[in-house]
Amino acid sequence: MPMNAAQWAELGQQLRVDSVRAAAAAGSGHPTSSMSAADLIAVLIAEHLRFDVGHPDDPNNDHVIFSKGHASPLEYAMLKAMGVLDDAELLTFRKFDSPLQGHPIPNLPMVDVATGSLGQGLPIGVGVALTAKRLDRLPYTVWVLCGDSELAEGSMWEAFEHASYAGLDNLVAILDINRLGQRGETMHGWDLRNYAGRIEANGWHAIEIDGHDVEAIDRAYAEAQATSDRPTAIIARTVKGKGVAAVENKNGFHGKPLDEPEAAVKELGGERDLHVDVAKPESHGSPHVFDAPGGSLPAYDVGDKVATRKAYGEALAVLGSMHADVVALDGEVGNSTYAEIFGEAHPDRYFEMFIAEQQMVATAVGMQVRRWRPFASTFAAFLSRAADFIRMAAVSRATLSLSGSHAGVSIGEDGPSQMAMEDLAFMRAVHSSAVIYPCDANQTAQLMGAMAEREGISYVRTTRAATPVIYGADDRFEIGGSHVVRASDNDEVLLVGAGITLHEALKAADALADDGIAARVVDCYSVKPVDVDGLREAAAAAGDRVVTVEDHWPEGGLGDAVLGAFADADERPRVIKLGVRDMPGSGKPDELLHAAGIDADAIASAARALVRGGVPV
Ligand SMILES: Cc1ncc(C[n+]2csc(CCOP(=O)(O)OP(=O)(O)O)c2C)c(N)n1
Repeated sequence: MPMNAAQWAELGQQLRVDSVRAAAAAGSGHPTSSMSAADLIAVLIAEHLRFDVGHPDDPNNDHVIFSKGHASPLEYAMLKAMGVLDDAELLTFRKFDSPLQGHPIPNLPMVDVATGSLGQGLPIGVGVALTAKRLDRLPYTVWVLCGDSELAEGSMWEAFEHASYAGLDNLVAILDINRLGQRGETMHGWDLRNYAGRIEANGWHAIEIDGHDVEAIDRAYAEAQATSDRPTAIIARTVKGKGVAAVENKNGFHGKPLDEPEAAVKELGGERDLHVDVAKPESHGSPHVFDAPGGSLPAYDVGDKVATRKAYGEALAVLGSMHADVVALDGEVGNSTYAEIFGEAHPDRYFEMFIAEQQMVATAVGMQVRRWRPFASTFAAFLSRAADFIRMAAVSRATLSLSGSHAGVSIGEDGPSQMAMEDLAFMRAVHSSAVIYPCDANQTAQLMGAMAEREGISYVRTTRAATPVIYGADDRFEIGGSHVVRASDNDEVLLVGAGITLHEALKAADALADDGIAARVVDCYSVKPVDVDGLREAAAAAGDRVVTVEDHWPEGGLGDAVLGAFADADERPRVIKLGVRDMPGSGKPDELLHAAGIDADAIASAARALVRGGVPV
C-alpha cells in the first residue's frame, strides 16, 4: 500500500525515535545528525527507492550511500523500517560483535561501502553511477546522503565535477544542510544558494527545498529522476536535532546521545512500528558482459630492456582479454603508466579520471561494489593524494588493484616532486594489502595475473627506466614469494633488492666476485607478504650477513619488511639497510642512484664492510 504524506511524516518521526533509541542504548553515536535527515530518508524509502529487500544482490537494485556515515543510527533505523533489521538488532548498535558498528561497513544488506571518513560517499557514489552507465548498463539509481560540513572536502568537488562530465543522471546527491557541523556553524550555514550556485556551475541540476516538507521532498525526488543528462543535487534546508527542543538547532549536541532519551521519544510522539514495503526494481536486466576472447600474458626475451611500467600496460591489456570483468582507470598519465595500452585495447572498459586521484580510487571502490575488477594507476607519488580513500577501501573490504609508476630517485631529471619515496611504507600498512615490486617485464606480467585473482588491495610499484629482462617467460612467481637470482655454495653475504635495485645488487655481486667475495642475491619482489622462510634460508646460507637496498626512504619499505622477516628468529643476521636518506634533486638516474647510496658501488661497499667486519661508509 502506498503511503500518504502524513504517513511519510510519521515514518520520519519513527526514524528519529529509533535513532534516539539506538544511540541511547549504545551510550554514544550521532542522533542529532540522524534527526535532520530523517524526513529525507523516509520519503526516499517510502516512495522512490527501488530495492528488492528479499534479493539484496539483485543487480537492478538502487544503491543508497550514507556519505555522512556518522548518521549510522538513521541508516540502521531505515533498515529496520524496511524489515532488514529487527528492533532487538537495532539496539545492539555499537556493541562489541554487533554488525551495527559505529559507522557503517558493508556487512549488512544495502550497505555497499564503509563511510565515516567524510567526503568519500559521494565520490564512491559517482563510481557506482558510472558503473551503471558504462559497465553494467542497467537503469538503477544511486542516492547519496551528504552532510553540509563534508562539502568543504575537495574530494566532494572532484565528485561533482566528474559526475556531470560523465552525464550521470542516475545519481542523486541529497544534501542535508542543517547548518551545523561538529563544533559549530559551517562556512555557509543555511545559505542554500551558495551551495546551489557552485553545484550548478559544476553542471548539475540543483533543487532547493525545505528538508522537512515531505511533499517538497517527494517532488524533488521525482524531479531528480525525471532529469536527464545530468546529476541532481537536492539541497535541503534541515534542522539538526529536529523534533526535540532540548537539542534542536543547537550547537554542542553533535555526536552525543540525548540526555533524556525517553522524554525525547515522547516529544517525538512515541515509538512506532511502521513497515515500508520498498518497491522492487522495475528493470530485470543483467549486467552487461564484455567480450573476453582470452589470451596469454605477454612474454619478453631475456636480455631485452623493457620498463616494468610498459609491461604493466601490456599485461593489463591482455588481462582485459582474459577476464571480462577487468577494468582500468588512470589519473591522466596513461601514456606514462602505460594504462593507455589497455585503453586502446578495451576503450569501453577504460576510464580517464583526470588529475583527481581521490575520485579515481573512489571510482575503483564503486566499481568493485558492482563486482568489477578495477586496476587504477598513476605515478606512485600521486597515489598518496588518495591515501585516505585507500585506507577506507580496506575498511570496505574492497578488492582492487593499484599501480604506482615512477618510483624512487631512478626516475631522474623530473626531481623529487615526482619521485615516490613513501609508497611502499604506506601500502604495506594498508590492511589486506599485497605490495609487489617487480624487477623485469616477465615478472611483472606474471604477478599481474596473480593480482587479477587476489582478494583485497593489491599494489604494484613500477619503474620508469627500461631494465633488462632477466627472467624467462616461463619462470613462475607468486605473491608472497621471493627468488634467489644468484647463489653459490660459499656465499658470504646476501644482497636483497627489488625493482630497480635488484639490478644494482646483481652488478654489486659481480664487483664483489672480482674481490673474491661470493654474494647471494635475492629478488624480494613481494614486499608484502614478505617471504619469511625464503629470506631466512638465504641469509643463513650467506653467513647471516644481509644488505637490503631500496629506492625509497629507509623507513617502512623493503628493508623494514626484510628486517621483519628476521625479527623473531632464534638467530638473527646482521642487516645493513640501504635507502635514500637525503632529499634528492634532478639528475641522470645513475647519478641519483649513486648520490643516494643505493647503486652497485654502495651495495658492494656495504657488503665488503659486513664481510670484513668493518663499518660501511
Ligand atoms: C574527514 C573527516 N574529518 C573529520 C571528521 C570528524 N567529524 C565527524 S562528523 C563531523 C561533522 C559533520 O558535520 P556534517 O557533515 O554537517 O553533518 P551533521 O553531523 O551536521 O549532520 C566531523 C567533523 C570525519 N569523520 N571525517
